[in-house]
Amino acid sequence: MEDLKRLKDEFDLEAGKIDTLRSLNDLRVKYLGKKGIITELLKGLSKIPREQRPDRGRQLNEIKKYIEKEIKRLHEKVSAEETKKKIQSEAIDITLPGRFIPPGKVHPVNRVLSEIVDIFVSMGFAVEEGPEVEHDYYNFEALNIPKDHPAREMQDTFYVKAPNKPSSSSHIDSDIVLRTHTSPVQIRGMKKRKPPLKFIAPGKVYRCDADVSHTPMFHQVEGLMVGEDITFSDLKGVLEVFIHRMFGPSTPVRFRPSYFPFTEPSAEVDIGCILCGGEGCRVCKGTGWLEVLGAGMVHPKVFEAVGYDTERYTGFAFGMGVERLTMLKYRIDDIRLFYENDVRFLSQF
Ligand code: 2NL
Repeated sequence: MEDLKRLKDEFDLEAGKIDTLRSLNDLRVKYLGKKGIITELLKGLSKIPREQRPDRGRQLNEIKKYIEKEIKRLHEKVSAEETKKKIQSEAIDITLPGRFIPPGKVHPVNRVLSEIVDIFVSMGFAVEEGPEVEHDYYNFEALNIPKDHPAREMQDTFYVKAPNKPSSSSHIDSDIVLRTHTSPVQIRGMKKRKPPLKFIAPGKVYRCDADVSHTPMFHQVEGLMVGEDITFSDLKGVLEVFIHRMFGPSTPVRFRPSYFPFTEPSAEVDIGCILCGGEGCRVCKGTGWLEVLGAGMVHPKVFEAVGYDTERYTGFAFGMGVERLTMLKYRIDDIRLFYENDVRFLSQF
């Protein structure tokens, strides 16, 4: 009897120190496990005198029940405490301000490019794309730019060395180039379709040149309209609408005679200087006018190259540099800023 009283006191003392589920489990194994104190005492019942067994058995069962109840109670208490501790340690302070994630932006050149595309799409033009690595034929020959034309000179054109050509051929002999304009897309587009047609060709073009107003890669939008009665008046109308949407409805526009090998007649299109309002300034070089487009009536030689009947069809074409328009629109004086990727510059747009 005395030993069981001591056992209960000892258990109570140990139980009082329990503060983790782990130590509680150790305690349960120590008293109630397969080789635990209570289990062993119950096994020992068979070795005591028969008349003492009922009493001792009852008392052992009582203490066993007590220990089981205590362990159950402690389990609830300790697991509640552990959950509380876990919640506290993992707490998130929802009153803290969020981290600032700078928003991504569309590059100013791509913004203006999309604006240009949208204006022509609204006038019913389709959009065509094509390869940036081109055959000499599509980039020059089909556009009436013969082999000795200055536009082909090495400082202007990036020649791509054909992989399976003998290395003896110097790279000027290569007939593969990085397109110097998006005109080859129009040649491909005309070969693919039949008139009447009108589409634009936006995209990257490459020229071997670099200073404040030239980068080796820049963007162009060219456009083309071909049909049975397309005249220079159609060209003027379409480009005037474009300019008035792009720079505002009261922007002055003028057409000046010019020359391109692929158009005849050819023109350059100026707008009244948007910086000085026509007064004359550094940007318009005192003229009061800014050149924004080149255009003209498609040369019969170009129609011949794509197999169109030159007696039946006429058409106009135009081309513009997107970086140049972006610079005018946002008054940027150095084209290289577009490609330095300085966030202080890019985040302004
Ligand atoms: C400019 C001038 C121009 C064209 C591009 C063209 C294309 C074909 C046939 C005829 Cl397939 N012309 N394109 C015509 C006139 C001018 O671009 O200053 N671009 C930046």
